[in-house]
Amino acid sequence: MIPRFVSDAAPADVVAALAAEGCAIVERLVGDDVVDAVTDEMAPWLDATPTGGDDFSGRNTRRCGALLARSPSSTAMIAHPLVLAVADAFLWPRKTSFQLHLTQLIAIGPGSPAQTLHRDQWCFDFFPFPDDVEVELSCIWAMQDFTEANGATRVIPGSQYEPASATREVHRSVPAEMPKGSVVLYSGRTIHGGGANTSDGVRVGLNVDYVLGWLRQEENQYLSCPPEVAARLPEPVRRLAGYAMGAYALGYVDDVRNPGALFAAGDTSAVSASSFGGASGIVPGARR
Ligand SMILES: O=C(O)CCC(=O)C(=O)O
Repeated sequence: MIPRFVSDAAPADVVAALAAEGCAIVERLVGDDVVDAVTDEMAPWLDATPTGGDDFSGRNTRRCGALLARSPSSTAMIAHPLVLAVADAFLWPRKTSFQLHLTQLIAIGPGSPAQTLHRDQWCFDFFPFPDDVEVELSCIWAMQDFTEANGATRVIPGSQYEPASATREVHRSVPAEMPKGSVVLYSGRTIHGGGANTSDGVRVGLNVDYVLGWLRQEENQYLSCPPEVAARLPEPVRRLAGYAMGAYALGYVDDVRNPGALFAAGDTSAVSASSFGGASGIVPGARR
């Protein structure tokens, strides 16, 4: 069973559940107004997103990212105080910082088979992180009611330290059924995957992951949310995106300047594409 909490849960209780079971659900953590606003802001982007090119991505599944740049309302979920408090307490206690790893709407089309069960932290070349080093916290927010039939994320509770062969034990996975606005959180080492969508509608979830400040982000935030756009974000959200030092010496700009100082000085041109060779156009909207 996936441990369940209500929206005013104490972060410590959610962290304890994550440590014990590798997963937890917090029900109705944001209201319909937030979910609906994000859905509306992302609709044109999601419509324009192609379906996946392989079975793992999902051949009838759309994966649409860059939420910080495209959906102002999404910060209420991406930087939700409960989720950030849980991430801070759950991820490796000796870290200097943690950061956003990815933001992605996952829209699983009707008739899609279940995704192969996996661990998210395998993205780091399958590096065998020690058991006491939690590097990644994953979240899937329900943008509509999640049911087993429409493809609710499937999780194997308690699987965080099991051998990789447990990914084949699909019968042990349980659906993270939850009402719209809820979130399922799980460790980067917990076995999980998108469920089969046997309904006739599309299942939309918002995947938001967090990772230690010294690991590479899965979604390149500096290009998905370039400095000119990041300058408009609230300062803590901008830092979360990665515009901050990741540890004592990680992430500085040019003459060992802290990226935060550039934003404070309104000097974002110093970190825009234009300062790395002119009008390459690799960053949308970069100053020429
Ligand atoms: O869409 C979901 O419910 C889970 C997706 C997932 O685990 C993934 O794509 O890595």
